Amino acid sequence: MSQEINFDGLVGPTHNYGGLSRGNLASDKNRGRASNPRGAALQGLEKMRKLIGLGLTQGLLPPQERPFIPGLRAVGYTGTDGQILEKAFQDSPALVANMSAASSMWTANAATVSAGSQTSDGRVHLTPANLVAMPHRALEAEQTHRTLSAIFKDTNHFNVHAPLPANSLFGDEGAANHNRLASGHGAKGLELFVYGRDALRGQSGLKFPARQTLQASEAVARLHGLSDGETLFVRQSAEAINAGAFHNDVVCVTNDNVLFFHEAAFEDTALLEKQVLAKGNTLGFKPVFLMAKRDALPLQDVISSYLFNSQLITLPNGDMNLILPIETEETASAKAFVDECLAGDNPITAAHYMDLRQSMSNGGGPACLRLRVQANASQQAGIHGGVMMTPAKIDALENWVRQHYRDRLIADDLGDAAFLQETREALDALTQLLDLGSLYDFQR
Ligand code: SUG
Repeated sequence: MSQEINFDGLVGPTHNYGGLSRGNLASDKNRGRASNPRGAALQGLEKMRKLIGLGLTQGLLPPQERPFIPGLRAVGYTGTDGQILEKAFQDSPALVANMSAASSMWTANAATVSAGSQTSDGRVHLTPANLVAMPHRALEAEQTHRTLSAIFKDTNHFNVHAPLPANSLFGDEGAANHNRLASGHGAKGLELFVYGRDALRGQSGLKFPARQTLQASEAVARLHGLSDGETLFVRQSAEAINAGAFHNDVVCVTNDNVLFFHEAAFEDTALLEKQVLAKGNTLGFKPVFLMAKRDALPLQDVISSYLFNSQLITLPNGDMNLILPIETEETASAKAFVDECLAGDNPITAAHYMDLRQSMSNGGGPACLRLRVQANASQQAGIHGGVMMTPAKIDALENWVRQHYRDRLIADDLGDAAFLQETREALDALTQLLDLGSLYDFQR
């Protein structure tokens, strides 16, 4: 039987508010605020525990090594690691902030994943995102490739590709711009790629960067061996990007045959619905469109509440549930739409609101924090067991967080050699907990 496994990003010890992501309104608004890495990591672990409690299979992706000293060496800094950090911080706190972001926690941007039911060779294909749009995120691609290759190392079942070429033609943000629609988890269905920009044509009307290109989406579909009949490439609306939807998953989420989205998410909604219906006819699923209209739910409320950055999950009994940020419950228009859906004729039977405020303050909701991987029983057996979560392992990780993480971090802390040492001790202990060997550069 095929299942969806959510691989949540574990928040790293450098979680901070650097204000690094233009077009991400929360990141911009919270620049310079003191963060709470311990609280952030515990909130994320609580979400994982919740999903296990609902009967789902839960995985984890470890944080990356930050501050990233190899990144500073690459731009000319020399000396011991501590000296490099302190000198770079003296020269440019902003450079060190870029090298210190804990942004790998948003694993919806780690890779694009195609289920074996979709790919030409029946294996699960994963392409790590190059994230070229933002310098602090582009740093992630190489380690993500290494981490995914260690976790999905059984090449009989998995094909982990290299990231796409790191240039603006192939700007790739991973699963945050990728949806699947099908009659159920194991069934063949439609892969819906959403891009913000056609890099071979000029584009006007954009106030913020459109991070995902059509060319990247097409390249990933080719690499994964997807057929034309099972793919669709649609454009994000400029209206949504300009309002702060820097990824499509801020305005849309799918699960099985349900598309849960805002009226302003796509450039041409009527065309999208028509195309999805036609594809559904040949692929054997009947789409359910749950669309919120502008009148009842202004885009501004969508962005501040992150309603559509929810996880839409199928429980073992076949019901669907929503995992939402608590901000949705606090936003009257967003909550009203959820209640309307719960009362309506559709598969969603319950909504769970979670406190993820630490991540939300950097523009990352429940859906940003997870990478979905659909796998059948033999594929699941090929996944590195150390990253599969149980309540006991979550207990152990909570203890690890309490032992190693600070509960307050500000920009000035990032340039401190003692803090660098602290983060490395934490990650060293983590690789032992997860049985991942020498995963990081500083361990090699
Ligand atoms: O890429 N924020 C992330 C948030 C990613 C959310 N992911 C999805 N929508 N799937 C980003 O903008 C902010 C970091 C800072 O400012 O310190 C940041 O990287």
